[in-house]
Amino acid sequence: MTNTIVNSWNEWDPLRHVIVGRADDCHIPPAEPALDAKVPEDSDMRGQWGKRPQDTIDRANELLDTFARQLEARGIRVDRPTSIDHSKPATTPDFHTDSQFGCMPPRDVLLTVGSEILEATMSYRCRWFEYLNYRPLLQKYWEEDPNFRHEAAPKPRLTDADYHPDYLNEKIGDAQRLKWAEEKHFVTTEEEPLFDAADVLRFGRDLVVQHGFTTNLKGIEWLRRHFPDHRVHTVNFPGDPYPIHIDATFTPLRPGLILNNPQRRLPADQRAMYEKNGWEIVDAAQPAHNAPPPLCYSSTWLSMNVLVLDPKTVCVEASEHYQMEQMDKLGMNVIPVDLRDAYAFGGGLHCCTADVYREGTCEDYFP
Ligand code: DAV
Repeated sequence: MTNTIVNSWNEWDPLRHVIVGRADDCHIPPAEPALDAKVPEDSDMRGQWGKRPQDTIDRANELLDTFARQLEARGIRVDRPTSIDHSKPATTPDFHTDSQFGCMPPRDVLLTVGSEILEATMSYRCRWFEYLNYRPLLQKYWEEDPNFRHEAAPKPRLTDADYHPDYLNEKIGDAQRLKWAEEKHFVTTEEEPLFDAADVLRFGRDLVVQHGFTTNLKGIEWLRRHFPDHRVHTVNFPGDPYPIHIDATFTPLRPGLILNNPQRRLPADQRAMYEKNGWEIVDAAQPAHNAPPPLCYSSTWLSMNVLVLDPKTVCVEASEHYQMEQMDKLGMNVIPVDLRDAYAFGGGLHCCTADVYREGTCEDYFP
């Protein structure tokens, strides 16, 4: 009998084993092209870098630990990464950064597809070595599960040729950003394949990938060739002036139902596969907050960055009462989870986790 540790084909089948990130040693990294393009122009983070304040790290860890215990109390196995020293500068033959990012959020780095966990290329220099935080776990899974495929996408060079210089301007303004997003002109060039794992959603045989700041078309083509048994779909959400990561934009809850950010609606010409197969795409409820918490990269739409535990059960951030109410109306059992004070570390409940095992097999939802 084989000991299957890794198996997850979609975002909603019953979750049995998950990785929850740690806030230990998280840094605000120094300026660099791809990261700067994402930091909101009016953000309190502009111009500063270094280790995050210890009291915020302790508070985020308290929340992540409590979330891990909540999951464990439901019988879900939880593993935690081993933080490397992110204060260390990182140098390759092609670039240098004076510090790294952190041990959060795992969803950006690890893409689980069936019995495989793939380390993404990443697109920020400060996150180039981030996979090292997860290597102790991945090595353990590899020892224990003879069918586990531990893969790493080709490490990118991340020279200046990877970034469009017009995004390096401090003040671009939302109107210009939205125009560029509409034209699919993002900060990353097509120099080499780039993707973050959090730009990918798994729907069984279909992978839906956002083309934006952190994932370029060559990255999507790389995924297509790497997963030859899947159909890989490129999506764009033109209403987003800072398009990174799909998981505060498009959130499948169960077969047939997806929440979509009402400011970043999927364009009509990209809806056919869902409509033909009877899937409903519903506008997500408004966030409960007008602004993100301090020192946060993400938008208030982390409200819809939920973790689905099974097709009837979803974890929602506890202050997001509009989102909780909507989930309830959509027939989901809602588990409130206090996480807002950890948002600054890279995201919400979906971001701060990475799937290891969900029940179920690879199904075709869009025949
Ligand atoms: O809306 O700022 C955050 C996604 C984080 N994984 C946003 C996207």
